[in-house]
Amino acid sequence: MEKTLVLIKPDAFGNGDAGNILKRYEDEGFKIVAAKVMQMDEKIAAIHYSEHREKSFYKNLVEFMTSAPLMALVLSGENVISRVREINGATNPANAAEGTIRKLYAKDNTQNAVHASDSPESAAREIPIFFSAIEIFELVHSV
Ligand code: 3AN
Repeated sequence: MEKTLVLIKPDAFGNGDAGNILKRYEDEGFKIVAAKVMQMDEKIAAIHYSEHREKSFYKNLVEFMTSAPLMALVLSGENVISRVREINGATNPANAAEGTIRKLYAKDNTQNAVHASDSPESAAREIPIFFSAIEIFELVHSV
């Protein structure tokens, strides 16, 4: 079954929105197959956001993502990668469709509540940044 990496970012996690966001993914039919609360450090941020390193917003993004705990998830389900991106909504909550997670819980381009992998290649790259080889082995063999 297809899997994706989701991060409930420090803004949404700190605001107490994690429960509602998890419920939304479950209500959409996805399974939470791995989950952990953690604090991103600069090294993890640099690996996860390597494609944005040269962007003007990179420094702010890393500062925000490392500022407080977040929740990392692996969700599983049919077309989970593209469907979760739809449910999350546009990067900028001002452009996010009604009912999307970012429309409901995000503040701006940086503090935008959630991250989700944007392709199978991204999911394959991102899941091992947050979950160990043993956790991934168990995930692959149990779900
Ligand atoms: P998405 O998470 O919607 O796939 P990406 O991958 O383009 O967006 O960007 C990664 C993260 O970088 C976003 N989630 C957001 O936090 C931040 N970001 C993207 N574009 C901007 C921007 N123009 N200004 C500030 N932060 C941005």
